Amino acid sequence: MRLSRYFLPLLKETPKEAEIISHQLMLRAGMIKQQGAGSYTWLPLGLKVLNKLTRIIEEEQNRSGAIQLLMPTLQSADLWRESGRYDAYGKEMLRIKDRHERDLLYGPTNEEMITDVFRTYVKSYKDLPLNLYHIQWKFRDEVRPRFGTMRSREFLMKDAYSFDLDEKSAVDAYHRMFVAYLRTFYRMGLTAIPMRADTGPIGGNLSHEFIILAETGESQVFCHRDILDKPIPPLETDFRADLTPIFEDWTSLYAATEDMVDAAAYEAAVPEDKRVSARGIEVGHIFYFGTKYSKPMGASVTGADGKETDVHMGSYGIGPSRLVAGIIEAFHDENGIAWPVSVAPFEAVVINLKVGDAGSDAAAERLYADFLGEGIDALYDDRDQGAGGKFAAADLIGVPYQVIVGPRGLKDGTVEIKHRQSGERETLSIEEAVGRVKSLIVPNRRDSL
Ligand code: P5A
Repeated sequence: MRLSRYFLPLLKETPKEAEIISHQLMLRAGMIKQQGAGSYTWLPLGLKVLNKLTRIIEEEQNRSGAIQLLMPTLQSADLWRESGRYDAYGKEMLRIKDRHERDLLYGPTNEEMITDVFRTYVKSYKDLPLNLYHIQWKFRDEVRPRFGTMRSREFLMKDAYSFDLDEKSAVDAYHRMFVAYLRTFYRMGLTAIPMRADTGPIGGNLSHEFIILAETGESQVFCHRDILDKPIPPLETDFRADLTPIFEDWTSLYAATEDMVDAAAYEAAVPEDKRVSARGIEVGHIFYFGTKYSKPMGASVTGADGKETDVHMGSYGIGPSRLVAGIIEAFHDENGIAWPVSVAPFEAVVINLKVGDAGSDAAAERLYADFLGEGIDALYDDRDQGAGGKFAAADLIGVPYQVIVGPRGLKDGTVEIKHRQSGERETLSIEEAVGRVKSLIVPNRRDSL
């Protein structure tokens, strides 16, 4: 992408309405624009990050055996009357009437609708297990939408729903998604800690939130420090492998949110020097709720014995639009965002310090073309303006590697590489630059676990 032709509306001043750093930086870096309370336009740079996250999520969902579909945002109130949640959900649900005075709602989640899809088509135990997911906008009329896309009213969610014949196999599906989540957040550069959590309006009694630690997190969390260093389980090739031992290993160390913590149990389970009590951001949440929806909605299958059984269900959410903000909370400094490679809007930026100078233009153009040729997602700052503004922009938007091209270096055939996260700089020959940057990027894409 040539910056001169891109749409990147950067702000010089920090907008006053933004209380936390990720919200400030997303506005300043031209990633989002507020449209109303808890409602945002995703500008091109923000959308690029959002798309990188959803791509990682899709890859890991597909690997775990889940199958993607797409359900509408508007739902019929009648479906929710069947489950009993239409009245129970309360004010967070946005209720709408169409021209025929029919009651609709903007979906805050999709348990009812997926159960309706399931009951229409699936009649036999032979079609189980089944896990269906989509990535779709949701609306929740939050009491306090705040912190930008961290807690918005309209937000993106990946929601998956599992269907199994019995509790044992449903819990296996839960374990499978648990491991898929560990891998998903790791690939985004994050350390996400699974913690026992409250189930709220979704229901059931088995539930984990995936939490990233950050001072601006909305809830207090308690866990054993060793969870933070646990290695991520490798990809199993058979998606029906039993992942219970991995689940048990991870959950044997104490970790709970403030709603679930039992102070005495926490202190008994975790030695004093291993106790982590910190603020956390919930980036994912998984639930097992048995037949809560299948029973009232008639989602049953014929078992091997010819008997009808209500299917056992779970649901599994990730918030990609919240994650964009969460990742920035984890990766920033005083100059701006410092993205991990795997989720960066661009992997490298070529900064031409002297646009109009024939040598600089030729070298920068060639580097940019070579990056694209090598499959690197590169940005080219070809704007005719001063070096200071270009450095500041590159630091603000957080591209992991900057390749700085100017007449001074080119005199001896060199360019400079700046590593955004560490600040480290290297001077090397123009011929070596693309290969060197590629060798830094590829392992950090984390796409070959
Ligand atoms: C699980 C999938 C559910 O709704 N039903 C379908 C279950 N879970 S949840 O925890 O309520 O939401 C799942 C994830 O969505 C994100 N999220 C939000 N992101 C931004 N703004 C919000 N207001 C918001 N509310 C929820 C979170 O990442 C949450 O884990």
